[in-house]
Amino acid sequence: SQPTIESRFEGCLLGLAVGDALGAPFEGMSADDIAQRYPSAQDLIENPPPEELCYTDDTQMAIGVAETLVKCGRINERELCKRFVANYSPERGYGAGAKIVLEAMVDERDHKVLAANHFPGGSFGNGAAMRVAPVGLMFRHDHERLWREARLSALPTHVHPLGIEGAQLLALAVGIASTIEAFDRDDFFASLAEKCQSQDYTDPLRKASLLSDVGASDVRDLALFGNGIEATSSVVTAIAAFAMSPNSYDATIGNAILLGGDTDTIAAMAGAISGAYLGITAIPFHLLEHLEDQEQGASYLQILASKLRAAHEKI
Ligand code: F2R
Ligand code: MG
Ligand code: MG
Ligand code: MG
Repeated sequence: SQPTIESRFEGCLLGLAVGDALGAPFEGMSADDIAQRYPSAQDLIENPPPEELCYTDDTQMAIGVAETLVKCGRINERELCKRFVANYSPERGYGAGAKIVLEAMVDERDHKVLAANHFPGGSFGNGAAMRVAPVGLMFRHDHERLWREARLSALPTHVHPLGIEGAQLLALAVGIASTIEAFDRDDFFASLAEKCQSQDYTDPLRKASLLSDVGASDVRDLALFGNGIEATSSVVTAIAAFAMSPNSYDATIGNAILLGGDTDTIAAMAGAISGAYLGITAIPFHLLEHLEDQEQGASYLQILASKLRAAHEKI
């Protein structure tokens, strides 16, 4: 039976957090190093690192996006910056440029000028895409609006067109996944490609649309799409990890992490799409139970998912 809408909203936010937290211990490692300890995705899912699973900047910033949508019913840039500042916790690990921009926000210095100039043309890191999933849920029934609001959610830190488009693409993947009844690979990729402008995304999306389910195609093909910290070498990877295993949250995030590189972020993005499609019950209970549950942990994410759903009903 189809997951309920409640289940899909929870699945998306918790799916993001679990992917982030399970991927985090491996961030920056090579695929070969990870494979020595975990030869398969199943090994990783069944025997996760024994420590509590702690999420990172990816989830922390997605919380700020969701809180903004709950409060304003849209992306209000001032409110979003306020939430990023209130939630800023450097120990969770941020991108080098993002840290500089966020610390300017915290100190009430001009963060806009840093967001525009710290990197030439602004940042095309995956930091806007990693946090955008709540926008995909909120505007799932209006893809034009979704595309605009995803851009607004990127702007405080990511003004480079490729950083923005990566976020828009990931939001759209979440939005579509949260509404479809059965995954159709051709339809899914056609809807994504239709909105994309840049060849940096349209070319790999075309390649990803040609891969079939794991089994028929080789999971190692995912590495073709990159495992980097740039949006252009991670967003399509996450989408492809979902599309290769649309009926398994475990395989989606496990395969994403086994690629190495930006493991927390690729698994967070892939996990958000998968959770939005399959619902919360697809996420293994032992991972949910293992996720940190402090003031802003698993149960807070569940409350936030429910508030986001209520806000979504009002638009
Ligand atoms: N920062 C990390 N991980 C490394 C440290 C964590 C580690 N576990 C530890 O502390 O031990 N992860 C987080 O950062 C990524 C998101 O980054 P974001 O928010 O996009 O940041 P930034 O700095 O804007 O961009 C990331 C890098 O991309 C390159 N880059 C971006 N725009 C560029 C441009 N126009 N020209 C050249 N390079 C550009 C830079 O190297 C940026 O630093 C996620 O992985 C998250 O988990
Ligand atoms: Mg991170
Ligand atoms: Mg079709
Ligand atoms: Mg990362």
